[in-house]
Amino acid sequence: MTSANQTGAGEGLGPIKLYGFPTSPYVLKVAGYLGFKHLSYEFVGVNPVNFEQIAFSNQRQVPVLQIEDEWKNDSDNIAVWLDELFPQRPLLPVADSCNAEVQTLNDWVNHTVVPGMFRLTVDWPSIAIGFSNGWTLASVVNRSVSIPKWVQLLWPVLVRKASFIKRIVEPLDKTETLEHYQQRVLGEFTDLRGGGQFLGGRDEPSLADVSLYPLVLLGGVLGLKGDTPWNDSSDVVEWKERMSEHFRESPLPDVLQVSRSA
Ligand SMILES: N[C@@H](CCC(=O)N[C@@H](CS)C(=O)NCC(=O)O)C(=O)O
Repeated sequence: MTSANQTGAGEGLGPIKLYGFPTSPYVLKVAGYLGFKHLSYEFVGVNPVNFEQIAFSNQRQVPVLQIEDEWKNDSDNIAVWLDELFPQRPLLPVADSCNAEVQTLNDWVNHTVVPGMFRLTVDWPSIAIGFSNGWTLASVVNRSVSIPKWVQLLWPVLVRKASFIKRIVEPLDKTETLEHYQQRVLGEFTDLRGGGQFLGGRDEPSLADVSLYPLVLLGGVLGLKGDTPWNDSSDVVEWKERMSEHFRESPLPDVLQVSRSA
């Protein structure tokens, strides 16, 4: 299998490359945008030790999206950029009046769903689960770019100590258990859909739905233990079905699609 996925043209522009860790929620958001817009791209794994693949960007944060000679980082900035370059199947509503609402929904993905995912890597339900999930994630990263064996072995502990993850998880209220947090996320999802087809009760997916979709798929595809039980919510299951109709194939990069038993 090649590292490119999603058939469809880059609409006249040159090759599109998505640089990142295949396990990063922010990277997966961008993979979601590209899939939603039916753009073909190459996924380039970034070495988490030296970031050499994105040395050209003179910074050390993924995702980085490169289109021809231009690049951008920050998943939310990338969404705006992609809408400018490829206005078909917009992520942000064309009418400015609806933008604030979509930004609020997207903030929920960024500030509630994503921190919950990082919390699982720090606040282990058990030592066995912490190591098992950590090694699964390390092996996926290693599939995208070769990382030393000792880094893979220590991955669960290294991730727990990563300063950017600590920054995201620290503000969370730890008196709320992880399980309760996850149940609250499921309840908020239902509230935000408000009985409509997509978040915000909208008839078409927006940036918020497209950002959330790959994140909801990740845990199931990798068999992560203790992840938010998305499939327990019939609202989520129904929404996932509807989301899949907007993609030609899974929004997850190919490197994540390899069967777990392989
Ligand atoms: N706001 C950024 C956050 C990106 C981010 O925090 N990326 C992490 C990977 S999940 C990273 O590159 N961390 C490395 C570091 O900050 O040193 C976005 O939306 O893209």
